[in-house]
Amino acid sequence: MIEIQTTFQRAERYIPGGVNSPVRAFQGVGGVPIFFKSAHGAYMVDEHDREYIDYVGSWGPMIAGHAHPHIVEAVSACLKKGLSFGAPSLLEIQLAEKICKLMPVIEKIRMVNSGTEAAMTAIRLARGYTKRNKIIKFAGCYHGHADALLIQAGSGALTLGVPSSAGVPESVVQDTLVAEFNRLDTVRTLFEKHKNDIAAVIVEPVAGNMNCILPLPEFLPGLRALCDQYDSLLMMDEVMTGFRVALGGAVSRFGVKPDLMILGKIIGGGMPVGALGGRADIMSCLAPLGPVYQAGTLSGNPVAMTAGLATLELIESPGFHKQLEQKTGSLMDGLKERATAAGISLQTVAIGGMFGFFFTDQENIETYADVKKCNIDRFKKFFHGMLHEGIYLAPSAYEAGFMSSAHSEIEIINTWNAAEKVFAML
Ligand code: KE4
Repeated sequence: MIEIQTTFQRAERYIPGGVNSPVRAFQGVGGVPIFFKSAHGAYMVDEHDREYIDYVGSWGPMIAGHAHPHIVEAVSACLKKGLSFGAPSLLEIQLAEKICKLMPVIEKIRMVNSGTEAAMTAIRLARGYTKRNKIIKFAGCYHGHADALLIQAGSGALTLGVPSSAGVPESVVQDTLVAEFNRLDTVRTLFEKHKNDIAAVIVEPVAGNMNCILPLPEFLPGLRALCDQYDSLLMMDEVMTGFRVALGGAVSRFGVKPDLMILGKIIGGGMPVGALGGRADIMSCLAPLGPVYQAGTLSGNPVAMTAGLATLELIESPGFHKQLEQKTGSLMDGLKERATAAGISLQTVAIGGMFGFFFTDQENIETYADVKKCNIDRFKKFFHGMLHEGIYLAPSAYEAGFMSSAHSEIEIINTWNAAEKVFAML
């Protein structure tokens, strides 16, 4: 008998769980992941040539839509000049200059290959600079999969229902302290207990890895004040929010100045790029200038720099973020309107080009505990109903959604129409 092997079974034969990143495996929603073969503008196309309106955008990088001609042309031209030099290039300076201009809080910046690598390096740098070991992170926030940060992490770690990972030694866990996002008192308690042992606080200024949660007005300023009081560093992880919630990122939107920033996603335009940056006196502790080592074969890769530069050139255009936020807000308002009409309690959040929605009648979703109380089963049904209608949402109730400049009124109206049908079946 000829065994008809599905694509996913074939993937599972060689790749753990059939995926190269856990959240893609649909374990958070059930079912079998879709294998895509191409993407353009607001759309992705699967192996059966079916088109989906895409609100994942490769988890954030595709803010200008997929395969934008300006980016494709720039990268195509760069490829012909060589894929990697392993030596300095002008492109690295150009991207560094552009990021520092758009985010003046960044006085010096180091390129790496992922958000994980950037966050991991930032932790080492904070420890090397302060000569302290403890780090405060927030339950449900995700900063990549470095050991020190895989404690009550969000995103895929939360999606799998395993907020802490196996393989992380006790010695690491003891130096990672966990507080509650939007609950300053939980941070103050940790500082009062550990005083001058805390190297840094690391926070997503908008929590995008336990769905999408905005900071309460006093939260970020309160973190800044506590870090100043105890001479600890404040590190903002803007891998997701950077250049998405505003051209200058959350740091420009909320006006709280961190000591270090962590970037990724959009600055690579879809190619593997992460970066850490911030105060020159801290960044100068990085090798080869200082004693904190960090390195990478493909860091500052010319092709990746080109894709990032071309993307930032597009989002610098006047009114880009105003229009993006209008689209995101309109999408969420229309979704909530249709849910209410169907008698379904839905809360929505929209900021810049990112959004979240929660199946709950609790109006203000402020903490990780609030998210965990939402109706996940209803989310799963909604996800699959929308997928059936050709709308590709993040396959997890613990992820944010992403808008692009390529989404037009047509895609938003089609998404509303799909939601109306699905809400009626929930
Ligand atoms: P990467 O190592 O995946 O490039 O970046 C890690 C990271 C760091 N900080 C924040 C705020 C992040 O959101 C991320 C990665 N985001 C997830 C989506 N929530 C990536 C998707 C995945 O893991 O496949």
